[in-house]
Amino acid sequence: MNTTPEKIDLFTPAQVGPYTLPNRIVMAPLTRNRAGEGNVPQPLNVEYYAQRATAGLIITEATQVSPQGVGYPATPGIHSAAQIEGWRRVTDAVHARGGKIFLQLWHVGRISHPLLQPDGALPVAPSAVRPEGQAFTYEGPKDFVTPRALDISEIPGIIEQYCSGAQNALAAGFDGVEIHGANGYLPDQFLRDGSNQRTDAYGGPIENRARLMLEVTEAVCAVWGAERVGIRLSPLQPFNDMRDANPEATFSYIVEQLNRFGLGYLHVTEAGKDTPGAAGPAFDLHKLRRIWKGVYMTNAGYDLARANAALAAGETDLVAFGVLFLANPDLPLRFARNAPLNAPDPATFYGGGAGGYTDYPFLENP
Ligand code: 8OZ
Repeated sequence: MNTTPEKIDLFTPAQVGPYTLPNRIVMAPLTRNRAGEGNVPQPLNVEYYAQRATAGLIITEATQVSPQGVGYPATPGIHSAAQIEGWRRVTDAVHARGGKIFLQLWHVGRISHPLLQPDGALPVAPSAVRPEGQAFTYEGPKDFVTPRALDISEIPGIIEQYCSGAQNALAAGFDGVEIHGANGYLPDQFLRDGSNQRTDAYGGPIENRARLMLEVTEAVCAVWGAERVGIRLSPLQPFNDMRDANPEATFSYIVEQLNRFGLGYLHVTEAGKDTPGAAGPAFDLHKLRRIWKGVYMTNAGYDLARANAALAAGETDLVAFGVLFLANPDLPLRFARNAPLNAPDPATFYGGGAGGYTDYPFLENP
């Protein structure tokens, strides 16, 4: 047959694992620091996610798999019965409005502080390398401390934390999970050589630095089935004092290895692309799209025109929008109509109540 393929844009349905998404507009994972007591999702969070259910897919804010995985105030967890119950209300509300929602599984590793850790313990990391900068604690900002390097005997316990987080996400009614492999948190700390100075099977050559991330992926896939699992990477992101001697080699390797699972998608944030060299020598991220054999999601700074251009050019299959989705609960409708967008208010991004969270106006009554 000699048919011309239709031009793909944000409103072309897309397949992610077993799900047919009605559009390619993904709500990016966004830390908002508005969980309730005990890091439990509360009714305010239910309303926020329900408001955004017209996304093709919602990825939740980063969510701790264990008390050791906590690194910020008022971020939600997925390790207690109350948290599962809180998230269940979120997934029910999103599903009632026809949406799909994946939970982002998170362990912060060294990006924490004894004030946030059980029994005031040191945060754990691949190596005792202190990141530059400050942790946000309930007592205000505090300089990061030198973390405790995990003993190799503790690695199965880390994998187990992801495994139970994944099981709890299933119990909470999510449609899938995204492994947070980006932005300088634990799996990324193992992957990039700026934070990994180990000399055992989890450090040194890239085959070893990638091991933890691949073992986490295998464990999470065993719970969910690979097609309902995504993973997020941030090859050029310097945030959280991250760098790598050769990001092109490191990330080409991990993407090649991730191909073997048959994941629902690969999510690559381009964050850091505009500060070339900050996280190591820059490279063309399109290379990762070419290596990857599945659904590809990109992110960072896209607007309607740039997203449609990237889709039409085959550079990506899905686009995740962060700030635009935060400020526009009905972003797909606004894009469909080419309507004006609400302006985001950075002062209310992290922490607070309904202001700057659930009170951004809709074009029409939802
Ligand atoms: C901003 C503030 C705190 C955490 C990330 C989870 O960068 C985060 C985060 C972002 O992935």
